[in-house]
Amino acid sequence: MAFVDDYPAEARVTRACYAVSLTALVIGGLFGLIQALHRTGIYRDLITSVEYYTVLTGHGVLLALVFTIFGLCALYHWGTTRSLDQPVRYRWFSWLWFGLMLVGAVMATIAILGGLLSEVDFSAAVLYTFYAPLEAHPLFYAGLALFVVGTWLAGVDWFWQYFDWRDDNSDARIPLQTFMVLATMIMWYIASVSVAAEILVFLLPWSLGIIDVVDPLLTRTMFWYFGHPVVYFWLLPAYFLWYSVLPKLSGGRLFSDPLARVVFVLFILLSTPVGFHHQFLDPGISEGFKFIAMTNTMFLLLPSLLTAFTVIASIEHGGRQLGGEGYLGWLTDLPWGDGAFAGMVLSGLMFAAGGFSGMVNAGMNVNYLVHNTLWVPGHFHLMVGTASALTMMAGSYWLLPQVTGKRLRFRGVALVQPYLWFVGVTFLANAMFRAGLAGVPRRTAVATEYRFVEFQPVLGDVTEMRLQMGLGAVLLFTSLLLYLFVVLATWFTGRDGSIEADGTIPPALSGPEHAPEILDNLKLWTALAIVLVVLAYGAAVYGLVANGPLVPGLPPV
Ligand code: HAS
Ligand code: CU
Repeated sequence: MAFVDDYPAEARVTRACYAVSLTALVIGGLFGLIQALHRTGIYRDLITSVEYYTVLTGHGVLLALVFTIFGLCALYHWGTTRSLDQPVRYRWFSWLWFGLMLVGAVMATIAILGGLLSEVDFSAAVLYTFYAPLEAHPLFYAGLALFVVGTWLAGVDWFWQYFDWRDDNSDARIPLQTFMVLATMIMWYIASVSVAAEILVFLLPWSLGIIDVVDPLLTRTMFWYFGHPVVYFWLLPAYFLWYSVLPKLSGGRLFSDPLARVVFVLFILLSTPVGFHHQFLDPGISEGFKFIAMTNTMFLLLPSLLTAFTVIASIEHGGRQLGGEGYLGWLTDLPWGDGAFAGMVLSGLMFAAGGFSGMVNAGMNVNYLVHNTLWVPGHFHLMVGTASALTMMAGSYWLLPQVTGKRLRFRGVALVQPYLWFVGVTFLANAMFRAGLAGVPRRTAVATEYRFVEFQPVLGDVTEMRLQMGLGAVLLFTSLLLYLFVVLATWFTGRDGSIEADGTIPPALSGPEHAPEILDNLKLWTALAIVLVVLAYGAAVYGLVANGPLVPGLPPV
C-alpha cells in the first residue's frame, strides 16, 4: 500500500508544506536572480540601490527560512509517520502548527514587500539576519515569532507520535528516521529559544515604541547563538535523506546505523556553543570566548566528516550491488540517470567544497580576510543553497509520488535539472569566492559606479566575476523553473494509481543492534548540550548584561 492510502491525513499536511515551500522557492529565487543581474552592472536599473536591500531581505527570508523550514516539515512529517508506522495524535494539531507558520511567513513577507511599494509606509529591509540596529516594522517581528512558535508545535506533534509508538514498543530501538527527527528538534529547541527571546523581549517592543533603545551587541549575540545552529536545521533534513533514502537509490543499504546516530548526537551537543564564530570581528566580546567557539567549531567538523565516510561507503556498497568492480569502477555503475540520485550526490559534492570553505571561515585569523566579503555568500550558496536546497528538490522527486499518489512526470527534465543547478552554482560560488578574496563586499548595492580600483585579483577582474555570478544565477533560476515544472506536472496531471516509488527503506548493513543503548538516551544528550551552552555562553552573556540589558556596552577605544 502506498503512503497516501495508509495515511491520507498526514500526506495532506506533507503536501501543504510542500506547496508553501515551493511558493517561497519561486519568489525567493526570482529575487536572487534580480539581485545578481543588478550586480552585473548591465541590468542595474532593474532595482534601485535602496530596493536592493529589500530584495536581498526577501531572498534570504523566503529561501533560508520559509522554503527550507517548510521543506523540513514536509519531510519530517512523512518520516516520523512512515518509520513509526503511527498516525499523528490529533489531526487538528498538525493544521494548527502549519497555520501558525503560514500566517507568520505571510506577515513577514508582506512587511518585506512593503519596501517595494510606494503606496505603503512600512518595510523590513533588515536582511535575513534581522538584528539591531536595523529596525523593521512590527509586522515582520510578529510574523517571525508566530513562525518560530509554529515550528515548536510541529516538534511537539512528532514527539507525540513517538510517545504513542513507545507505549506499544517499550523495548524497541528508536527507528532511525524518527531518531534523526527528534535529535534535530532537540537541537532546534535549544537554539531557537534565544531568537524568540530576542524578538519578543527586545526587537518587537522596540519597533512598537515600547522601549527606546536596545543593546546591538546583546541582540547580535542572541541572534548568532541561534544563527549557527539554524544552518543545521537546514542541513539535517538533507542528512536525513542522505542517510535513509540515498543508500536505497544507490542500489544498496546504509553502511552503519550506529554511526548515523552518533552523528546526530554530536549535532545536538555541538551545534550551539559555536555562535561566536560569526562575531570574530565584533568588539566587546573577549578573545577568549571567541577562541573557545573556534575550538568547538573545529570539533563540529567531525559529524560531517563521519557523514562523508558513511554516505560514500553506502553509495559504494550500492554501486557494487549494481555490478561495479575495482577501486573506482563502482562509480560508473551508479544510477546517474535518475534525477533523485544524481541531485543528492551532486549536492554532496558541493557540500564538500562548501564545508572546506567553512573551515576557512572558522579560523579566527583567516576569518578577518573573508568576513563581510562575497566569500561568505559563496560558502552558503554551496551549503544551504545547494547541499540543502538541491537535496530537498531531489528528495521530492522520490517523495512526491508517495504523498500524491501520482507517477513522477517528465523524468528527463527531472534529470537535467540537478546537473544544471550544479553548473549554475559552480559559476556563482566560484566567482563569489574569488571576488571575496579580492575584497568585494557582500550586502552592498554596488553596481558599476564602484570601480574596485583598489582591488587586485590574482586572476581575472571584478567585472568578469560579476558577469559569472549573473550567469550562474540565470542557470540556477532556469533549473528552478524546470523543478517547478516537474512538480506541478506530477501533482496536477500525473497518472493516478500505480506508484512506482517504493517507500520502503532496506535495513542498514550494520543495524541498530550494534548501536550502544546510550545513544538513544535523548534526555542525557539534551542535558549535556545545555551544560556546554552554559559553559560557552554564560560568562560572555553575563558580561553583556551586567550593566543592564538595554545599555550598549562601552564604545571600543
Ligand atoms: Fe557556515 C557563515 C563555518 C556549515 C551556512 N554559514 C555561514 C552563513 C551561512 C552558513 C548562511 O566559522 C552566513 C551567515 C551570514 O549571513 O552572515 N559553516 C561553517 C563550518 C561549517 C559550516 C565550520 N554553514 C554550514 C552549513 C550551512 C552554512 C551546513 C547551511 C546549510 N559559516 C562558518 C563560519 C561563518 C559561516 C565561521 C561566518 C563567516 C563570516 O565571517 O561571516 C561546517 O559544518 C562544515 C562541515 C562540512 C564538511 C564537509 C564534509 C563533506 C561531506 C561530503 C559528502 C559527500 C557526498 C557525495 C555525500 C567538513 C559530508 C559523495 C559522492 C560520491 C559518489 C563521491
Ligand atoms: Cu556558523
